[in-house]
Amino acid sequence: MIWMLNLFPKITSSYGKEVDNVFWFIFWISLIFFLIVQVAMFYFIFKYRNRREEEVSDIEGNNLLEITWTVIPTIILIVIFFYGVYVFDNFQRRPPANAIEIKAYAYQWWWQFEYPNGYKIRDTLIVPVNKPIKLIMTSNDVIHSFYVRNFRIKEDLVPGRYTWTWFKATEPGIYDIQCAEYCGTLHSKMIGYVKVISLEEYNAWLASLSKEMDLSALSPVERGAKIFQNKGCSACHSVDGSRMVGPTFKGLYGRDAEVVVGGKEERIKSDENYIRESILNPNAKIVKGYPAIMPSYQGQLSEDEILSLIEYIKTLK
Ligand code: HEC
Ligand SMILES: [Cu+2]
Repeated sequence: MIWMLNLFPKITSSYGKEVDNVFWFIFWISLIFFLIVQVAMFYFIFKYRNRREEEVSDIEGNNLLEITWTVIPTIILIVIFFYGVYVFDNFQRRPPANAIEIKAYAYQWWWQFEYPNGYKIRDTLIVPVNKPIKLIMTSNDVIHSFYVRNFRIKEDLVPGRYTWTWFKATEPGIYDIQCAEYCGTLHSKMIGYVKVISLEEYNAWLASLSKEMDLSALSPVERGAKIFQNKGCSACHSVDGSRMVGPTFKGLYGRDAEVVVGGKEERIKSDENYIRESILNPNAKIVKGYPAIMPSYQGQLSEDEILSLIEYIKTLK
């Protein structure tokens, strides 16, 4: 049975059905005409087989017949053309404006996807269900073709040029990506996957990624600078020596700090532990001449974030 070959895997994209409809439309027309031609051919082979006793008549032609078999196929081809263009133009080339844009790169012989936050992932495209996804694609070497049968989409990736396609997955699951353009030795192994998950899972995954990225992509000092902005420290602390609500971070590390501990003035050396304590328990030692209004960041910063902040402060000399 041909169905066992799974030539028509389940449609799991928004406009896959439209693509199939065009296919079946063309398929049935072709089949019908194939049968008409074949039946007529065998009939004529039999009817006009060589029988020596008969004299062959001289047939000049038949205008009506020729016009008929020219005009009817022409009309059918025009219908096929416009139906195809209609589906292509109204579905395949119409990504919704709110589509999530993901970049796709092809290499001999693998895929790479780059998310809006800069994260790159190899061979597996992870997308949320029921959200339009637009792929901006290019190739790093030869022409490849991004083909997901379940979605009924196929688009070439061409070196030196951007192409795009879009889809909206309608069902969670894992679907094959195949390269549909012969691209060298391992062309047939150039298989990737689209993993379709719920929007919540997708957002959680993206959030965990950004965390991982922060940890891996940035140096502690860069991360510290980011936290300084993101956690609001910059609202009360300057890094250029100017006095704001709180003391400046410039020269903070290593200086002799005058602090008030339990009403008594003390001189201490500002080191890692002092800065750490000032962040987690600001009222333990209050900087002389400043109000005790800094909120505690206990539970709001992880250990590595605190250390990153300290690394950042150390650079502010
Ligand atoms: C609402 C304003 C405010 C915010 C927000 C704030 N601070 Fe402070 N901070 C102060 C004030 C005022 C002081 C001085 C009084 C004291 O020691 O509590 C201070 C003191 C400090 C000191 C000791 C400085 C020294 O000169 O000895 C450190 C270190 C510090 N803050 C770090 C931070 C960090 C890191 C953040 C962000 C995670 C932050 N602060 C957010 C107001 C703030
Ligand atoms: Cu390829």
